[in-house]
Amino acid sequence: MSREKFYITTAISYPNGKPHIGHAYELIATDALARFQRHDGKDVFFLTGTDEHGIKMLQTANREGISARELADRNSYEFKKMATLLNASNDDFIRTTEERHYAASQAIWKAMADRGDIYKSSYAGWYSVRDEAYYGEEETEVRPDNIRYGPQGTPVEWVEEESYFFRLSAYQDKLLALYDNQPDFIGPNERRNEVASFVRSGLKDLSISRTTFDWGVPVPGDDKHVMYVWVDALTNYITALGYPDTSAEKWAYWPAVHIIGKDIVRFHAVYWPAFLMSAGIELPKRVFGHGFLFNRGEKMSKSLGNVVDPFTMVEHYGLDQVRYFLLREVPFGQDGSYSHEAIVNRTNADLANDLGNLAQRSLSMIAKNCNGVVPQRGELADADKAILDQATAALATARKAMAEQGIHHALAAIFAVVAEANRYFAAQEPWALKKTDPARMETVLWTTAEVIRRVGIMCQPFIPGSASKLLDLLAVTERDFVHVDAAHALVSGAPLPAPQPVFPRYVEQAAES
Ligand code: ME8
Repeated sequence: MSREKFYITTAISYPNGKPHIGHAYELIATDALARFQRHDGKDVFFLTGTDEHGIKMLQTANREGISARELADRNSYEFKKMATLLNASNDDFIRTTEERHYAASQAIWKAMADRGDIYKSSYAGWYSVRDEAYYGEEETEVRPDNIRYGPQGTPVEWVEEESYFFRLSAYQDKLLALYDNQPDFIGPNERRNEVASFVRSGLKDLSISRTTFDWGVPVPGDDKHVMYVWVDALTNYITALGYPDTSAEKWAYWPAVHIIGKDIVRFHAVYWPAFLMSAGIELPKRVFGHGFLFNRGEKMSKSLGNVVDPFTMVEHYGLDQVRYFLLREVPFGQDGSYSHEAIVNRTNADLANDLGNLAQRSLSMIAKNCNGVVPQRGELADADKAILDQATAALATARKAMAEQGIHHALAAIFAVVAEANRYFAAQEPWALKKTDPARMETVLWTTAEVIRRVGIMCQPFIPGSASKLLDLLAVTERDFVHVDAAHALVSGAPLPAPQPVFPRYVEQAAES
């Protein structure tokens, strides 16, 4: 039987600089969502990559005295390196300067032109290079510094040139019908309301080509024009599935769930579905706009120069510590702040203390008192059954949460089991049972180890490296969500490797010396 397919994407980042922690955040979250569905039995395709055209790239390259292609090559490599560093399980990494992407972008352009949705005219209006976005004058304002800014707070400049246009205005009603008929097309709800009110306020046709530079995909049949960067950028999601060859095996993964930041929801929830409707392609399942990460509350971006390097952060705190912190602490869909204290507190409390200590204490007791094999499971008491049931129930909660990108809810449910398992362990006092009732001690240790097995399996999408080590310590080989249930429980008497700590505690440098 063929497995259900699931396609998930991140935004493709501008490689006009090195990746920052905001990029890392999006990739980690999308990776957790992808891994979750894989462990839940789906056939997953997970895509990330770099968005290499546009004026922003060209201007940065000019400033650095290199070509846009050199800049793209150099920094795209950094984004690839980041994906490896973060243990991202992406199945492909797309670069929009690749041959396959030119073919796909020109094909979708032709499909929209064949539909009669593209015409030549001239554009006169405001453009933000930083956002690579056209804005209506009413969306801009002149501030006291005498500079005109767009709605995202970036400066806009006046552009006037010959341009091809896409008949976006013709899609206003169809888009509004889409938001009504498919209420989960945009998430979270605030994003959906913003987009719907933007569309309701009236859509103008969209300028989709430029003539004043040539760093882009050439417009088919008119080499004087290159495509507006967002036309080719959005197309990346179908390039990777082999478009325009919709008979290709990979095409079966379409439609996608797009995970993006809240600043680019308009492109994904207005322009993209309109392009797809025009080209006769099925629409994405969902567009989810996550929040922004702030360094102690301050906005961070390449242009502002206060970027935190994910490489340094991972080296300092450890990969799964960073992954766990970002996914557990920041409600996915809302803005979040991070600071040294918050990372240390959260990871020491949940990973080192709650999960790490429980595993270390119970597995050491097993090594010492049960000959290093899975303890004998006697008859289960109500307390044992309760904690085991809570572990199994957490999977259902996590599954429901992850289906709507509630990553923090899923982790909260899983770590509530860990907290309860600690209370269970403390209340059962297996160290005291050792003398009074060794058989009961074995059952308590078995129950604890079995809860750790279930939790370990469920933790894999979020902290894959550590979860895998934890499962190794229990000699668990079946690691998918179907194996969480009692039918796949630890078998008494099975040999276990020597226990080792999995979650090191973060110790402040000063306190160490
Ligand atoms: O927007 N916190 O590229 P990009 C959280 N090329 N997320 C952040 C963030 C922060 N501080 N800063 C950026 C682009 N992001 C386009 C996308 S898709 C067809 C083209 C997110 O490098 C941002 O919201 O500016 C976006 O989803 C992604 O990082 C890439 O941003």
